[in-house]
Amino acid sequence: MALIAILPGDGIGPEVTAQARRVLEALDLGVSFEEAPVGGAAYHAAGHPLPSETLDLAKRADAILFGAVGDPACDTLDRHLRPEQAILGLRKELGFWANLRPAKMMPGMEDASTLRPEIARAIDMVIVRELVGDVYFGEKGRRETADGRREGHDLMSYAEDEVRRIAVVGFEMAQRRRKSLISVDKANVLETSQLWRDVVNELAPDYPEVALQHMYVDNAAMQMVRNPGQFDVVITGNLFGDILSDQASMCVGSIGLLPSASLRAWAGDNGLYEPIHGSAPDIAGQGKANPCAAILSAAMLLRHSLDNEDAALKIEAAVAGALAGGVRTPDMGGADSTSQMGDAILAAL
Ligand code: GGG
Repeated sequence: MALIAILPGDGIGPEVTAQARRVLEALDLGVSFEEAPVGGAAYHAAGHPLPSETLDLAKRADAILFGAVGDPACDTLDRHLRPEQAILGLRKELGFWANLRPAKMMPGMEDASTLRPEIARAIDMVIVRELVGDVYFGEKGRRETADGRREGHDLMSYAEDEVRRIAVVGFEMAQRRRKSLISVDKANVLETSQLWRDVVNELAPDYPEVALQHMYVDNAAMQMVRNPGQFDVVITGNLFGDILSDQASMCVGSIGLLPSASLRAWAGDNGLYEPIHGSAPDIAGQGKANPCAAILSAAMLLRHSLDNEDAALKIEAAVAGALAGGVRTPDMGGADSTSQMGDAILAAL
């Protein structure tokens, strides 16, 4: 029996993962669930954001459903004890280097988008974010100079094999979709981006059907709100991917709609599935959180780790059905609660 580890985390994480679990349970898939604390919740309970029991569960599991981490009560802690270290640690420890973040306009959702309907309607992209390199994992430090100035640094670094493997994911995915790949970097300024561009260019001849374009990240941010329909598959580094996918989420209606999969293999292996949003402490515990991204993450879990495309499609259709029926949590301009959204998705299943 497949084991799904549920790591709800902080803030709205427990509320949205609870709805995702309801949906998985309703499908009667013959899977088992085990929960463990992570992030600030784990720090308060066990003194560490990623306790060894939680890491062990994540390693034993066939797939991980993750909520969100982030807790203002931990803001003054040493960086190593901050809740966010838990998700970075899980990605690194389990080797989840490829992060897929699909952003697609769902029917009838134009009212929630920040863009004009005719522009929003064309959105159907996947952002492929590199997940275990870049400034997130480069050498970091703080120091004080002789004249008393405080300095901080985070080293941005990529090795060619890290770039190559994420670029291959992008090319392969583009080949199966609309055959367009946009590689986002800042090669006019950054050495890492120049290496990134070289490596991506070296792979291009292996994918003659894929139209490759390079785009500076500042231009990509602008193009994503000007003409998001031009994006099919996007590959980019850890930092740029984190930022651009939040932007893409508002173009399709809400950050509460975007799921993600963090993988080390395309299929049939453990992966970590989480909404792209954070813990939103300002609305935690109020029943206002949008559970769609967590529920759509559960669909990705079934697709990539449990090899159950049928069940994944069922969940995605049920979410689209609930939204097309007008159910809206406050982030999308409505007044429905987290559990009402869960109920509507269950009813549509
Ligand atoms: N569910 C996403 C989440 O918890 N985000 C909090 C965060 O700080 N994540 C860092 C990252 O995604 O790189």
